[in-house]
Amino acid sequence: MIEIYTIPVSLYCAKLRTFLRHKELKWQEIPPPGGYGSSNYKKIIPSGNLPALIADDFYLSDSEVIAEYLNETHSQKPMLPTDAKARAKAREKSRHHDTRLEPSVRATFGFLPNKELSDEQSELFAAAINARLAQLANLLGDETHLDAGDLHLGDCGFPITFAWIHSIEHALGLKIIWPSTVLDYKNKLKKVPAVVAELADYEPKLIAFFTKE
Ligand SMILES: N[C@@H](CCC(=O)N[C@@H](CS)C(=O)NCC(=O)O)C(=O)O
Repeated sequence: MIEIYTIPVSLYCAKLRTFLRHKELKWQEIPPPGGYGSSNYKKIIPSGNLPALIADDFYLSDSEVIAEYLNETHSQKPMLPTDAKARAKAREKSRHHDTRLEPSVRATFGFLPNKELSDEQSELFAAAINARLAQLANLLGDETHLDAGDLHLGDCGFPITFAWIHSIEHALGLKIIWPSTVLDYKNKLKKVPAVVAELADYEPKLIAFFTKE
């Protein structure tokens, strides 16, 4: 059984679960020892990040690194293309998510669930997210693997980050511009069973986060 350290609302834990669901792997979720951000947890996982994999005395952090490792060690339903160029493009998309789009969303977290923003702050946040969505639109190819129900590793972060963007555009009143290519991609993702299952599990947690007192 695969064991992972997680907390319920973590976006990267949801990304990893999407991968695990598509790969049809079974896993058990464990809260980080000592709590999120604790020195106890950092003794095990130096970055203090979630998610992390525990496999006997082997510990691994970073959602992408864990997914690549499990993709290599479990041969069913490979989630990286066999062609080198297609594989590199899948990774490029993943990096765009982890290093560009998601951080532009995370920048708003200090203002959530519903702190009032100045017009200037609101425009800055929206501009940063919109720039990353526009770049994603240019990065996306025809994504035909999704029509075949074939989710790639590089797709796994996007459904949850899109759900966060929808939530913060309402909660903070951001003017988000969704390129049609990104909307098409989002709609295709929402037909993949692993994404359907993860969103069904995750969306109530997201709603609870945004409606807490
Ligand atoms: N690139 C990392 C990012 C993980 C990440 O930022 N996780 C958040 C929870 S969603 C976290 O652990 N934040 C606490 C921290 O950065 O100290 C990954 O893919 O796992």
